[in-house]
Amino acid sequence: GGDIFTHDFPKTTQQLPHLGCAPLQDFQTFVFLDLETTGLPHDQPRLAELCLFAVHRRSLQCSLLPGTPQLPRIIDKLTLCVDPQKPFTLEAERITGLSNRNLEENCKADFNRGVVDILKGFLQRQMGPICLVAHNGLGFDFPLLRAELWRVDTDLPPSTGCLDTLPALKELERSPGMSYQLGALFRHFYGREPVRAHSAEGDVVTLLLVFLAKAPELMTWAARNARSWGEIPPMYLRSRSRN
Ligand code: DCM
Ligand code: MG
Ligand code: MG
Repeated sequence: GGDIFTHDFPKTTQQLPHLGCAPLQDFQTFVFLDLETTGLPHDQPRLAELCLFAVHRRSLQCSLLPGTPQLPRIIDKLTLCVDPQKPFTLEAERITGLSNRNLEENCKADFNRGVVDILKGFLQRQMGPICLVAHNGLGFDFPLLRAELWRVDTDLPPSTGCLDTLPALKELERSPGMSYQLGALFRHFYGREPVRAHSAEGDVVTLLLVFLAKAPELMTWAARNARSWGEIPPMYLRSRSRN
């Protein structure tokens, strides 16, 4: 019951002890990720789509600005749609273009061990140490993914790095009146609209391009400030599925 929650996981990231001199992590691969879900945290959302782009640090070393947004040539990519087994909120359905009906009609399975095997296999083939990267990742994507993994009784390696580009860029890209929403950052760096916002893959492309605008600084920031997966509190804990 509740004991497991309070014993195993810190309740919020704010309650974590601040480690003044955490060991520097020389991350070899950065895995950009975005999740589409049935709603916002207060809806206790379920996962409906995930996308991961894995990029070795070799392909992140040079900042491409100024210029047209350009992705590295070498990227491993994984995009999966899953049946969330929970109704979408109207807003989530509207912005993502996903619905319970279209996911069911396309015969998508739920978040099961099959998805987990693919996800783990994808991460295992990347050169480590790995750092997951998500925009507002500490507030949304990492806790939600950990809750989904917990539901099927599994987890990622606790030492996996977790970089949230939202606080990182608030520190690294200071400019009066600036918005740090992902689309706004993309417009700030590239002077154009991001494409396919609120599709998991579209948001990962936007995130990777935003990262590339500030890549050396963000990699240094990650080495000092990345959290580890083991200290991410799941967004919520619900009974584990029994299948
Ligand atoms: N979301 C939502 N309402 C919003 C913004 C987001 O319900 N106004 C939920 C549904 C999205 C998920 O959060 O699938 C992830 O958001 P994003 O597409 O920005 O990654
Ligand atoms: Mg997102
Ligand atoms: Mg998204």
